[in-house]
Amino acid sequence: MAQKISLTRYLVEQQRVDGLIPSQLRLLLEVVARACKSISQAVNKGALGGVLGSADSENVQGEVQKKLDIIANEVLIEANEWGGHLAAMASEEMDSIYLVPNRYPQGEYLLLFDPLDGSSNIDVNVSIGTIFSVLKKPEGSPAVTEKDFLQAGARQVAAGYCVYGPQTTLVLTVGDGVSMFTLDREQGSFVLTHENVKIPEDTKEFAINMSNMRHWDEPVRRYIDECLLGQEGPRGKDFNMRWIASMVADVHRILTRGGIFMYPWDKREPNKPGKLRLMYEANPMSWLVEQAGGAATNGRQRILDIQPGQLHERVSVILGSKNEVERVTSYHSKL
Ligand code: P6P
Repeated sequence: MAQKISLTRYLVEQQRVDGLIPSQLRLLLEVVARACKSISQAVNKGALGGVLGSADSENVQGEVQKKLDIIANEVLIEANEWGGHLAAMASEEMDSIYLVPNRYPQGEYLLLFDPLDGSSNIDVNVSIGTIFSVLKKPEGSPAVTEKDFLQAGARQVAAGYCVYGPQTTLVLTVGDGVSMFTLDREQGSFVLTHENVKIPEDTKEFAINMSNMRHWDEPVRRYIDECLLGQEGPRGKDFNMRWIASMVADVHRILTRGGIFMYPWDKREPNKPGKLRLMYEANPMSWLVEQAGGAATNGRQRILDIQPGQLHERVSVILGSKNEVERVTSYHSKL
C-alpha cells in the first residue's frame, strides 16, 4: 500500500523543492489546517453539540449569523494570532481587520477568510466549508491598515479551502498546482490524496441559481439558454445542472470533474457587482481554478487582476472549465 504523505511532510518536502513555502508560510498553512480540523469537529457534532441555528446577530454583510459562523471565526482567530506568522487577519464575519495583539510577535503575512461558507446549509446537513487567502504584508508598512489588504488576487502567496462534507478535504495551492488532503480521523491528520489537480477544459455541467434567471444580464441568459437547448441547440450536446448553494462544494466538484460555476451580476441589486466577496471567496477560488488549468472572470476581466477598492467588496463570478468560461466571457464582450 502506498505510503501516506501527511500535510506536514508534503509542505516540508515542497519547501525543499521549490522554495515557494518559506517556514513562516508553512507554519501558517499548518495552523490553518489545524483550525479546519477543529471546525470540522464542531460541524460534525451538529445538533449534538448545540451549534446549529442562528446566533441572533448580523455580520457586516447584513446576513444573519449562524452559531457555527461565529464559532468558526473564533477558532481561526485564536489558532492564528499567537504564532508570529501573521500581522493581521480579515474575515467575512468581522467589519474591520483584526490586528495581531501586541503581546504576540508580528509576522509578514495577512490572512483573509470566510470562516464558514454556505452557512444556509448548516442546519440541513449539506456540505459547507472554510475558504482562505494569504497575502504578504506590504514592505515597510508600519502599522497594518485595511489598505494593506487591498491587493489584487494575483498577489496571493497561498489559497485554499476545507470542505466539510462526507469527507473533510483541504485543498491548497501556493502557486505550483493544486493538491488535496483528506482528513484521516483515526490519525487526526490531513493525508495527500490528489496532486496536480486538473480541470477538464470542456464540460457538460453548469452551476447557477436558476431561480434568478429573470434577473440575469443578456450574455448569461444566452449561455444558459443554449445549454438548455441541448443536442438540438447550438451547443450540440446535453447539459446537466448542479447548484449546492455552497461555493466550496460547487468548486470542489468542478476541481474534481470539471464544470462551470456562475454567480453573475443581476438586476435585483443593480448597484452591487455581484453576491460573492472578492477578497476571501472569489480570489482564493479563482487562483485554485487557474492553478488547475481553469479560468475565472467577472464576465469582462480576469478576477485575479481586479484591484480591490474595499475589503468586503463583491464581484460577479464565472469560473471553471476554461473553454466554457471563455465562451461566457466572449458573450459579454459582444455587448
Ligand atoms: P444563493 C453561500 O451563502 C454563498 O455565499 C455561496 O457559498 C453560494 O454559492 C451562494 O452564496 C449561494 O447563493 O443566492 O443561491 O443562496
